Amino acid sequence: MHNRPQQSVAIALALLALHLIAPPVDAALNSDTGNALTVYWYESIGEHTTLDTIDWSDPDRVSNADQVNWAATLAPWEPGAADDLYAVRIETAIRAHADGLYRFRLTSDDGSRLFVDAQLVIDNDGTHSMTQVEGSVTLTGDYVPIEIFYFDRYNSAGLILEWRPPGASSFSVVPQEAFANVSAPILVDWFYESQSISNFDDVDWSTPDRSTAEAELNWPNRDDSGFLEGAPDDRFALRARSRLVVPESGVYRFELGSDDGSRLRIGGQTIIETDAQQTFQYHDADVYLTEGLHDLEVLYFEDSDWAGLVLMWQGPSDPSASVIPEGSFRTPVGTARPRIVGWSEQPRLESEREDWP
Ligand SMILES: [Ca+2]
Ligand SMILES: [Ca+2]
Ligand SMILES: [Ca+2]
Ligand SMILES: [Ca+2]
Repeated sequence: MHNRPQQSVAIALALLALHLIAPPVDAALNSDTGNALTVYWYESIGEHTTLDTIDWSDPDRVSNADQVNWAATLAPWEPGAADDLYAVRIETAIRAHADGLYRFRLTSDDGSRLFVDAQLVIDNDGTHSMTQVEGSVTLTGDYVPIEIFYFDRYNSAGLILEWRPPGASSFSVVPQEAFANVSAPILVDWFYESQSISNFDDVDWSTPDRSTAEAELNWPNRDDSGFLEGAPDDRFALRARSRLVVPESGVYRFELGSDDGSRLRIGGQTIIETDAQQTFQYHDADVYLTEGLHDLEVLYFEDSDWAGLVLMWQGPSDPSASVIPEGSFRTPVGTARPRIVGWSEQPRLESEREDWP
């Protein structure tokens, strides 16, 4: 099946007990388009004056969007959509590259609410014309789930999400790049370097050149193509993050194959590491894992010539090792660790009210 040299790194981590980090969270959004926002539509909902009376359990349809940026209009937001008496619920995640205070501003006609990591941060409910409400959260960590509820009763309809991240001097519409594509469970940041890469320290990990969502870590060794369509095939690196679904407690063998360097971390602990250039080879380690979800991170770099990266495992009940399948990952977006350490809401800024909201 695969070439696994005899030489395997037995990092003597034989029975490394790792903690159950969080209960399972179903955060897969199944976006096929790659757009980062999933928009659930509720049409012909009747007359409401608050989000509280709307039944959110059964959307009529689902679409995708790049931003939350619908200026007030009397027309439908997209062809064929309702223009009155409808609601939408938006699911996405944002990338919080820097820790610190994030200010958000949600402007809507009619009512809306913003939840960040399941906490209500902005309450802009009720029937009204375009009205701004601000809220702020202190975020640590990088992937934070976002949920927005919205409805339009009559007349114009609009919904705009702006933010002011740490260091920014003013509000701006949250850009497409700020949203994480969570259409597949492994979130991968890509880094393209101009200089030769000899080890992980040669990579500037601060700002990704690109971010994607992947189903598996399975790029078999190849000579002259990158891992992504049209991407560089030399001098690139990646950082992949996900959560591993461990079906039963026991000893799991991980096999990480790469050309050049790679590193596997589970629950913040380094399990396998090759911080050097090498031809393609597998290194393995046995780890005791408890049933549940475990944070997983893989670093990788390619300097030149051949390149490959494959992550396999063999669980206590598996006859052989295989590439870890998509179904064994969950997006790292969720409640893996507390991210919001405080939030505040500013008073509503009332604009003129509509006679017929
Ligand atoms: Ca309307
Ligand atoms: Ca309205
Ligand atoms: Ca190459
Ligand atoms: Ca290489």
